[in-house]
Amino acid sequence: MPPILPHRPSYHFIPPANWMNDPNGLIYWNGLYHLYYQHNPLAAKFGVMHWGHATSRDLVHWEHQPIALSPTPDGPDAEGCWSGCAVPLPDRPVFLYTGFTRQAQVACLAYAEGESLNRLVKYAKNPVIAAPPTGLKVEGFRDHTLWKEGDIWLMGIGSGITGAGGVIFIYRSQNLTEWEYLGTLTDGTERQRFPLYSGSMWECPGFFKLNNQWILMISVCDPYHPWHTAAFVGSYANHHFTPDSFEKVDYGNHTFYAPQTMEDQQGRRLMWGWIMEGRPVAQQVEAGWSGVMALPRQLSLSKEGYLLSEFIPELGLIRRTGTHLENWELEPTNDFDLGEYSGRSLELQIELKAVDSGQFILGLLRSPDGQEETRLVVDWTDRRILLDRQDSSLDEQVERDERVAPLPPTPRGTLRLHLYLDHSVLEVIANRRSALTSRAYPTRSDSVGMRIAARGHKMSVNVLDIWRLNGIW
Ligand code: DQQ
Repeated sequence: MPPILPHRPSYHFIPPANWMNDPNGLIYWNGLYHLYYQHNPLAAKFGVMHWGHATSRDLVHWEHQPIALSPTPDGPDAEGCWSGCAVPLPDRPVFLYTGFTRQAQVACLAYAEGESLNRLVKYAKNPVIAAPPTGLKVEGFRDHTLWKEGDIWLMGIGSGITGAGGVIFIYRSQNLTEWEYLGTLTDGTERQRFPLYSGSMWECPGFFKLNNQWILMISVCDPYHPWHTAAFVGSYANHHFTPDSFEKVDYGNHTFYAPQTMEDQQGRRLMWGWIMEGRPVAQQVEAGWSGVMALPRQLSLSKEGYLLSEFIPELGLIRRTGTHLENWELEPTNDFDLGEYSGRSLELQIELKAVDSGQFILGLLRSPDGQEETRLVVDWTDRRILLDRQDSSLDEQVERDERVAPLPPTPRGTLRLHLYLDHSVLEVIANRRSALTSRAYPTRSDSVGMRIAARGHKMSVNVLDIWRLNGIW
């Protein structure tokens, strides 16, 4: 098999070593952003989950902190401290998380001692919720999202009712330790009302307000098979949410999974997500690392009520050298090699004039002979954005299937692509509406080239900005 090159990202957050999955416990506290995350400190594969921890002043550069939460032998989290969220009380944060054993998934509470939030102390009487609602056959009972109504805390917990589908159970409490079951957040008719697959279990729920609408973000799975992250947008009253729409949050499907959001001190709704690997476990273990944290995105709502996302401007801090090109006509006959701007750590902003047919092709991680190339294609004919990975790697063991996002509306007659490439990680957002996150694992050391091309129609490139990026460590 060809040599496996270091696909390790240089400016995306990853733990010092070994396995990472969901973001947890996001909170801004005393001038620091705190990122906790699901972590197996012993191997680059899923295992007994701990909470890893890192802090940042600028949302870009992170400082590793000690492991903040570890399983307690014979405790309700003896086989894993699974995902959870932070609750910013006035004097100190409190955390709700799922205690895992093969016998049960239960709600546990921990609170931070001291200002560093480095050590989370578990509530002595955990679990605070020891079982799902009685009388129901459920699949899973885990992951937490909280919101406040007056003096009352509400908490949503992800689950699935066997034979019916995913569900969010809601509870209320005044003190975060005693909880009363209220029912389900939605009425369960989502399967019938929305074409997007909604699975049999909803993980990692996030329930929050944007402008005057409520968003229920979920990770859709069939017991332990992740499908995609999706969001309902709708209205909420009397502990009942009525969704009006249901769409994918990211069209990389399971690659962008288990996101968590937080409201920062500027009132922004920020989102992080777990970027999964797309290669065999043996390769992950051999590499000594697995899992990448997506770059922070700010969420907002369009005036039509659709979820928008954009990379936060702080990411400009890592720009090293930039190139600006504009008003470029691309004829279908000649491809344009951007070899001089190539690399593995890049930011690109491309604005295209909207047309009604033809394809615009951006080739990345390209070997000089094109034997390896990852292609992002804006297909104006079929109204879609295609990530074509069939030639992305000579290694047949890695994921190379395509991903497709819908072509977003182009109200100003332009399409703006904002793209980050970081070794084996690719994140792209089109017109703030279609996000697509994926992986590519080229094997050749010279697969660092870049090209753009037009097919079937002349393409007008209004703007092409390329930055080489510094690492964050
Ligand atoms: N990962 C956690 C669970 C969650 C899942 C365990 C989603 O709490 O449901 O690591 O990726």
